[in-house]
Amino acid sequence: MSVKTMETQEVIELLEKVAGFDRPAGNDRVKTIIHRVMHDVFQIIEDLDITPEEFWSAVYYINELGKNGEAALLAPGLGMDKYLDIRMDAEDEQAGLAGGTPRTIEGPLYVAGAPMSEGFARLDDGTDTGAEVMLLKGVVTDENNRPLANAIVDVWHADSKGAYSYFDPSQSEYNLRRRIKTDAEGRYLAQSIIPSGYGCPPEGSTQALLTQLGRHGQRPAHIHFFISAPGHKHLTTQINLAGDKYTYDDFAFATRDELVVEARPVTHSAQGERHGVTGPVTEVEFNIQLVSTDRQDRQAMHQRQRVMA
Ligand code: MBD
Ligand code: FE
Repeated sequence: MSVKTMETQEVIELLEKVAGFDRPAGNDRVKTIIHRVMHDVFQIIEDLDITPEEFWSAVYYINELGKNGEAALLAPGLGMDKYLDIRMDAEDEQAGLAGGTPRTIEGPLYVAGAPMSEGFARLDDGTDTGAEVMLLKGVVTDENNRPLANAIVDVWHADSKGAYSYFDPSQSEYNLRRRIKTDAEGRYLAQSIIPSGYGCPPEGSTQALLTQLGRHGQRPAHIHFFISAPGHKHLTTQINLAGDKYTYDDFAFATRDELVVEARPVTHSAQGERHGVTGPVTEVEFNIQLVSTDRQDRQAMHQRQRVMA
């Protein structure tokens, strides 16, 4: 069966009524968006000859997705977060704000309000005794490689099982989440543990769809950052550890070549010892370059719903 009804007056008028075009009340932006979304959904049904069975399985899939709280997990899996990044990169290019360390997606697992430290912080609570000790370090500079003191490095990552505090209630509050203010030389230093990669819940809605696409739901071991400094563009980014099976095969499409970092085991670290970290550690170095801007709207991170624990 292949019928064409999209051009009929009946469907055109239906879409206008669906979007509330015939009523003055409501929000014009929402009307415009919903009109377009429903038009395109109808068009997909026509073009792909979607059966009622397929349609209703999609509706109940969305119910399940919401029940499982996975909408913001499916989004990166379908490349939506990456697409917003592609647009922001292009906007930066147009506005003369390109350059510096590249952005990559935030993901759904940030929690605001992590404890603030000056120069150094220990991120882990010490309970993951089997984990490899990590020393994460770097310098925040401007585009001329001048160090930026008092930049705020807001860092978060998973534990050795790939789980994030808050979302994993077995972890302590703000475990593996800290804000570190850079010192006079622009440096930040963190003691933590080497994270494991993340895997989508195997029985969840996201993995169910990915499986239909012949895809996995794995991310490589990675560390998230928000970096901000007055007079500079806010940066949302991550590093992906080199040598992970998924470093270049991330289900969330967050890997960028400039953001792949080697984890180097060393027998001892002078920098670590100054903060009581003795014995062998694995060093991860990530230097960050920010782009200067007067624009207040670009110095702040964009608004979205976030956990405010
Ligand atoms: C993560 O840890 C993550 O960073 C993203 C983008 C999606 C799921 C889990
Ligand atoms: Fe993550």
